This record gives sequence, structure tokens and C-alpha cells, in this order.
Amino acid sequence: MTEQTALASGPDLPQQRNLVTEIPGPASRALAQRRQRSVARGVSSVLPVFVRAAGGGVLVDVDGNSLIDFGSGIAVVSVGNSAPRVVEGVTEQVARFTHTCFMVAPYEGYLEVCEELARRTPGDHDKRSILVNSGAEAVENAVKIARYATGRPAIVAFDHAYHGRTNLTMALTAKNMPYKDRFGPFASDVYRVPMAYPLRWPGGPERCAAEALDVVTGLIHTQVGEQNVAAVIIEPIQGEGGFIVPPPGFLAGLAEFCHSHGIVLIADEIQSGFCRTGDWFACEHEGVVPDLVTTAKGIAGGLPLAGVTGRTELMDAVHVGGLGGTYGGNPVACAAALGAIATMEEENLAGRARRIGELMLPRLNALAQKYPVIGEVRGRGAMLAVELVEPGGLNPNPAAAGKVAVACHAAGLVVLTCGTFGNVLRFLPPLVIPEHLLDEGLTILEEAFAGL
Ligand code: PLZ
Repeated sequence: MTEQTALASGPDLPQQRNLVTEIPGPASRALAQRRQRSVARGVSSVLPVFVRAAGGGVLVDVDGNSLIDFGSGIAVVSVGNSAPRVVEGVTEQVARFTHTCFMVAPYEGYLEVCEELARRTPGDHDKRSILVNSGAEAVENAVKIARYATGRPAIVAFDHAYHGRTNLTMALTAKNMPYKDRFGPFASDVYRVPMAYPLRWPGGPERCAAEALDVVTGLIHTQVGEQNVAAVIIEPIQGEGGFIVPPPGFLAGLAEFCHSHGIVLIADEIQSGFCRTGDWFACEHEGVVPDLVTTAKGIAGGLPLAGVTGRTELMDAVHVGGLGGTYGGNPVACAAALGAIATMEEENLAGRARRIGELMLPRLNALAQKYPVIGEVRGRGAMLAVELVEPGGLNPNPAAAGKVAVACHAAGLVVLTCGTFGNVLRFLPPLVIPEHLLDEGLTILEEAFAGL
């Protein structure tokens, strides 16, 4: 470990890849052994290394290896780890008070985050918000609010959807392994409809938007009844399910259908929100204004915070005391969120996300030209992915995705996989990543494909 690496932390870490041991090194291997004696087996980790410090575009492990980060802790540290404004806000707040419970004795930070949410989320209508602790909890609350406000029971979710691991959100999540297997029975009155997935739409990508809309609205009509549907929930770009980008027009058509039947449209922007796709929220690229928006992840620079923001008439339908939780909108997490949001604004991180897309897409497209194992390159801004297939067709190729990911990890690049079939490599760099690291990370990826 260089002295500089040993002393620096957060964004002051040297912005370089530097491998000083094999991956994982001896210190990480020792911790992995120790982990087995105290941590439940059900919690898994992508990387074989334990982290000691992180910031900008790097993670530094306990052996002193510096890895390039294309994961951001699953789209969370968009502002970078220990971003200066986050650290400043958190430090100041943690010394003042750590918790009163907003339901017992409120504080201003909670209001400021709700004001930011009203300002940043799509649409200029009157909005209210509730703050909670996790993405799943935000989705749970969005469903509660939609059911209360409409007096209807049914919720419609999509193939490939991911909304969380709590009981109701498992019901909304599509994929069985590892999320749902043997964890049932699940919450009732959840209905699943096909997703507009251009690559795999039977009629081809050109017909995907119109045909998918027909199928979705037809199923709702025949199998559920519009008048029974409280909400349709959709990720404007699906995350865990494979970074599936619906074709232009699909989201707008869905919004119009919901509007005409008094159905609440919930946009789950937990992964796609807060500048990740090159705008504050992914819905904006389509000009869609959802009724309720769920946020988490990128909102607070790594501290646990999530929210539901929506039309005042829906949010305020719920009786006083009907929403809440002990830690929701914790003051330290709120201070972190205000620091993260200020960073996004002042450093134009939406613009940075677009720039990352412009730098990465040509390289990814060139890879797809060269290697028929890449079936599609897709995504927006700094939420990008390649879907791997068996060459010559569309059969999913999770083995190749796993091999590329492992090769990248060994070479010091953090990449994540996703997808219903586990065959998608996704790229979610911190939006503050220096361009030379982006460049080097892509070179490692290219070498991993060459070595397949
Ligand atoms: N909605 C769109 O992406 C979380 C899950 C990681 P929580 N995605 C990462 C895992 O394997 O548990 C997510 C999401 C979307 C909801 C959630 C849930 O957010 O903060 O993990 O509860």
C-alpha cells in the first residue's frame, strides 16, 4: 500500500487502479473466513474483497488494492463515496442530534428534503412527500397510499420488475431466484403483465410499444377490471430485471391509460432517479408525469433514505397518523440527502451522466460489433448495460456474463450483473468518476471479452 493510499480517504483517494496483491488478497481472505462464522449465508456479496476506503471512482480494499468502481454500490453513490457536501452535512448534524423521531418531535431537515423532492420530481403540480428508510419501504408506502386514495385493491406490476424483498414488494418483484424462492405466501391482489422489452418482443422492436400497450391494457381489462386497479407500478428503466428500456411511447401510453381510468401510476425511480440517466428522473426523457414517485439509493449519497412523492390529493388522502415509522427521514440521512442534492445541482451531475453515456456507448457498441455474444447494448446516461446471448440467436448467456464479470473483478474493475436470466452486465459508475478511470475500466472490459 502506498503511503498516499493509506492516509487518504473519500474523494481524496488517488484516482487510480492499483493492484498490489491477487484479488482477493490475504487480508480479504481472512475476513471472508471470519465472515462465515457470524454473517448469515443468505446475504451474498459480488466482490471477494473487503473495503477499507472509497471515493471518486475507486474502492480501496483491506490489502491496499485500488479498484475502479462501475457499480456505485448499486446506483447509490452517484455523488461519489464520502462526497464533501455529504460529509459536511452529516458531520454537522450528527454532532447536533442523531434522532428524535419525526413523529415525536419534527425537525427542519425533513421539510427541506420534501421541498427538494417536490421541486425535482416530474410535474409542477402540488406535491407532498413521506420519507422512509429503504426502497422497499417506499414502494410499500406508495401502494398503501394508492389503495387508500382510490379505495381499490389491485396492483399491476411488470415482467422483469424489481421492487424489493419485503413481503408485498416480493409479490411485486418478478424473479423467483434468489428473491422469492420458498419465501411465500406473498401479498395478494398483485397482477403481472408483460413488459415492453424491445429485444425480446415477439413482433420485433418496432412493434413493441404499440403491441405491448395493447396486451397490457387488454389483460387489465379482461383479468382484473380497470375499476379494481389502485395502481400500476413501473420502473421507467428496469434495474435488477436487466436494464430494460421500454420503447418510446410505451410509458406515455401507459400514463394515458392510467389517467383515463383513475388508476394511480407509480414510477419506481429508486434505481433510475437522481441524475443517473442524465436527467433528474428517467420519466422526464419521455415527458411522463407519474402520480407517485418512489426514490431511494442516489438520494442521500450512501445513507439510508427513501421517499414517496406525489400529487397532494393522493398523498393527503391518508388519515393523520396513517403513515410513518421510527427512523423514516432520520435527521442524519436528511442532511446527507441535502448534501447529495446540492452536489448534483452544483456539479451538474445530470450533465456528467450524459457525458458518461457519450463516452461509454461508442466503446460498448464497438464491442457488440466485434463479439456476437453481445445481443444488445442499451440504457441511458450512466445507466448502461450489455445483454449477452448465445451467438446466432437470443438465448440468454448467463455463463458468459459471469465469466466477464469475474475477469473484470480480478483485473480491478467492479462490474455488476443483472437480468431475469442473469445474462446482463450493467455499468453504473459514480457520476463523478474521472474520465481516465472510465477509459481504463472500458479497456479492462474489452480485455475480458477478448479472453472469453
Ligand atoms: N425498486 C427499482 O432497484 C433496489 C436490490 C439489491 P431497497 N435494487 C437493489 C438486492 O439484491 O437486494 C430497488 C430497486 C428498485 C426498489 C428497490 C428496493 O430498494 O433499498 O433495496 O429496499
